[in-house]
Amino acid sequence: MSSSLDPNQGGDEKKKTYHKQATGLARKTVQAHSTESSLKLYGSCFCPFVHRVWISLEHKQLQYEYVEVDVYRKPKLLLDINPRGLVPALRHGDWGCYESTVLMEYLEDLGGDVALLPKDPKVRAHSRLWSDHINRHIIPVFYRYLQAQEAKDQASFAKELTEQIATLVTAADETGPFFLGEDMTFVDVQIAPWVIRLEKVLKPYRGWPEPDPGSRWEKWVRAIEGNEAVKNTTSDDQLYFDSYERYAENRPNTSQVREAINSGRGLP
Ligand SMILES: N[C@@H](CCC(=O)N[C@@H](CS)C(=O)NCC(=O)O)C(=O)O
Repeated sequence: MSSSLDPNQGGDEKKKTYHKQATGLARKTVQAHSTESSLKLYGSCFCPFVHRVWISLEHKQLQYEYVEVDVYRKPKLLLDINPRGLVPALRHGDWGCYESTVLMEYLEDLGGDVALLPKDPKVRAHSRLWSDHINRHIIPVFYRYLQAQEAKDQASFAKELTEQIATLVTAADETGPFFLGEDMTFVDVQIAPWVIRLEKVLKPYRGWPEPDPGSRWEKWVRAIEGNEAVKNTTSDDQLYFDSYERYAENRPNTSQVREAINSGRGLP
């Protein structure tokens, strides 16, 4: 096997693999955040969990450095922070941490002018409750659906994903356009990377439909897609299409996420 191929390609150079450098507007944002900073995000350009933290950094207009890592070749600088070798990882001075939701909470705790969690403890709890719904009931089904190879399994996961999204929508502010109303907050950022990937990954690979015209979900999707921090951290369509072919074909050596889904375990 040529060493330039990734393990997920199984020795076949015609198989698409994950991109190793952001493109489009995300590329410009990487360039604008390439100078040394005490706050560093270690990320991989295709990764939705990284995307969450990156959107938060941009939305909060914090000073940070973006460092692209090849997460499947696990450089020491990543393993030094996260022994499990997953991105995102954050370094702040000589301290490091990982897990996208924990990192979003950490950025929140740093303060600053733009908060993603409102002050009211009940609205904070409400936000955390629905973030938990996203992590527990939406994201795993997204991957089960994308990895399923049989038409009948795909149909049943498509139905489950539609229902879990509908449940989330019932908890959202009636007018919106975002979860709590006019402004993008914590729950929106938690789901934003998968909203982007419904369109850029599930649509081409599984025929995921556009949101119903005039629906509350459509309004929410358009608000997320149109948000500046989301746009500035999103690459061109091709990057997502290529990077997710290995999931859509459920290929061996794809990732810890793929293994967890196939073995029925919770996501890493
Ligand atoms: N629970 C983690 C999940 C992060 C995750 O699964 N990241 C993937 C990339 S999208 C990864 O690092 N995979 C490395 C591997 O499979 O070895 C989080 O929320 O940060």
